Amino acid sequence: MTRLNMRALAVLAGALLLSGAAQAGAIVAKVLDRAGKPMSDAVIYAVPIGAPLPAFAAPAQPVQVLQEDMEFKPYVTVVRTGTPVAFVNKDPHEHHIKSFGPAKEFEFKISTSSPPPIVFDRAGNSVVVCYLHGWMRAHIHTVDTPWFAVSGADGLVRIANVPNGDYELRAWHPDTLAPPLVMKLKVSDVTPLQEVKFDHLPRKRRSKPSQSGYQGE
Ligand SMILES: [Cu+2]
Repeated sequence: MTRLNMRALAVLAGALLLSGAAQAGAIVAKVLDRAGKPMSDAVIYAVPIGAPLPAFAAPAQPVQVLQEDMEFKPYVTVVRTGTPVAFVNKDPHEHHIKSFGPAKEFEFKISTSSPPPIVFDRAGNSVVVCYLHGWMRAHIHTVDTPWFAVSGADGLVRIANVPNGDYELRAWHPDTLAPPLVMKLKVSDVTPLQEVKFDHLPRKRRSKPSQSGYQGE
């Protein structure tokens, strides 16, 4: 074997070692409703089976839920248990925000200055509304895992950097009271697309009054 080939082999071995050390894959799922149409706003999360969760590390900045154009943005937020969430009002109006829980209950008025972030310290859902603007609604979903995502309008979710291994893939959607769907999943370097099909249709959301019709407070 030539010297060059030996070097090439060493580089190849190094690359294999590196990829072996990472040993992470991505979970890609497509969320469908009962009719087989792509469904948005589903929370998809992966819980390891027989392996410990990585230690919780609070994000450098709180996760933000905006009040903007008289709506909560985003409609569905998912965070790991222990994460602080800041409500930030971008509107020139006051909002009176109330969470009915059950995971985290709170209530405050918000104008230009934000209250301290709220730590979501229990797994579960929190339904958040505004008393002044009845169409405003949001969900903050707290899960005991760092591997989660929310489906977009195309129904797709992608959860990156999931260590290889066995998982329960769980799926929750705000428009059903049914418990989360659960499916077993093996994550490897190449994990096939998962199909997540709910047994309900998305509910029509209450829309805000048209710009011309909205008079403010
Ligand atoms: Cu409001």
